[in-house]
Amino acid sequence: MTMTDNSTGADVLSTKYQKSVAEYWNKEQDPVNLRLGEVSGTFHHHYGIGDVDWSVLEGPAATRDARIIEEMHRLEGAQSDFLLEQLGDLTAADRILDAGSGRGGTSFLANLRFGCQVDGISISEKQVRFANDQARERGVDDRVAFHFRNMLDNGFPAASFQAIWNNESTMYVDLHELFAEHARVLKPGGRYVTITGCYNDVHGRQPSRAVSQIDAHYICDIHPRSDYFAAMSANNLLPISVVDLTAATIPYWELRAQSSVATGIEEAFLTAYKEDSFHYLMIAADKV
Ligand code: GPP
Ligand code: MG
Repeated sequence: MTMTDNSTGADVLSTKYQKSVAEYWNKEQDPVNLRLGEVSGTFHHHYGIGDVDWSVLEGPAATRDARIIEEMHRLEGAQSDFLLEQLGDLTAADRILDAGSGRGGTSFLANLRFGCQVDGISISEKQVRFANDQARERGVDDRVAFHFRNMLDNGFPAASFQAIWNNESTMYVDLHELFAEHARVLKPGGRYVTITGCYNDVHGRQPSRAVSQIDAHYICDIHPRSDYFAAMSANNLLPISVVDLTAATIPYWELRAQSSVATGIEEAFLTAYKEDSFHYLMIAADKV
């Protein structure tokens, strides 16, 4: 069935797994996301990159927590900026797609940067509502719209988009199905970008214990690194740039582990990254 904005849960969520993922995000209200979002009014669902300003730990105790949260939010912003830089030279006439758009953060920053029309899709009705409310509050609802749709069957016409990204959302879907659908709606020569956590299958085709703990925490299914390139090449997506962001994201996790908004998954990320069983990777590809 082709998705439209009138699609119901029964249309959008085709498996028990997808229903449980949607339920998780419909319930999610973690301070690690909401308090960080309140710093600037832009709400993200991804991690941070870049060096931490460790001076935030010093100074008056009464404002220490607020300083840490502000710093973590700055690093999340740096991550979105880095992703958007990989999308190429877009103009206000282009239309772009945020696959797994969460509360809308990266979509709004994309609209600010390029002035172009942005569509975001999510299988969480609550996230879609939150992001559309934000679009109205920001006065950009004529340019930025969020849809309750499934990224494996997005309902947009073929060759609709000049660019598509997944910001930490590929670990919820089969990559072959995802890239087939992306390739369908990308224009020829269009750009695809993902920032993702993937496991290092140089060490074998099973995830480490720490990676399995991350999977269980989020109900996701982290893919091996090689699956990204195999699924891209099978779907006419030609990689142009790959950046290992692992070293750049570790400081965010070290700061997060010391913050009041830690969720308990911090040690698993730090272990996985430091033992080399897991990478934080940016991959950009062109549709041929
Ligand atoms: C972060 O979202 C991303 C995910 C949950 C997907 C898993 C990502 C990997 C790289 C494995 P979030 O910002 O809502 O997470 P948290 O609440 O932990 O900050
Ligand atoms: Mg977060």
